[in-house]
Amino acid sequence: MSVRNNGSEGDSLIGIATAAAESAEIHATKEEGGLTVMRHVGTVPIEPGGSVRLAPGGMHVMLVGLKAPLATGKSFPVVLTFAKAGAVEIWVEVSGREPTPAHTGH
Ligand SMILES: [Cu+2]
Repeated sequence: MSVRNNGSEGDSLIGIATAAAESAEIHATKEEGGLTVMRHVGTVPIEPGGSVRLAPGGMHVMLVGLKAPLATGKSFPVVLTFAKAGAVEIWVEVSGREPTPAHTGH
């Protein structure tokens, strides 16, 4: 997904939550000595007019402790919290794609 800042001031994505999982974290992916490692990112700054892309293989959202299996085609709400804009609810649709191998490293 892509998060765009349409405001005239910079903002930051500072949290993410969903009732579908015990917790949700923002992770960044990078290569280190031939290994793909992920690190937890607490704050994601977004410039005015800028956007941030969250997707497997790059910066992504990881759901930890799913409360139920995610069925392909189903949607569920996710709340993004921004430093200035506050809480914004979005709906996320489950795609049929398997998690990337990078996700097994947790
Ligand atoms: Cu991750």
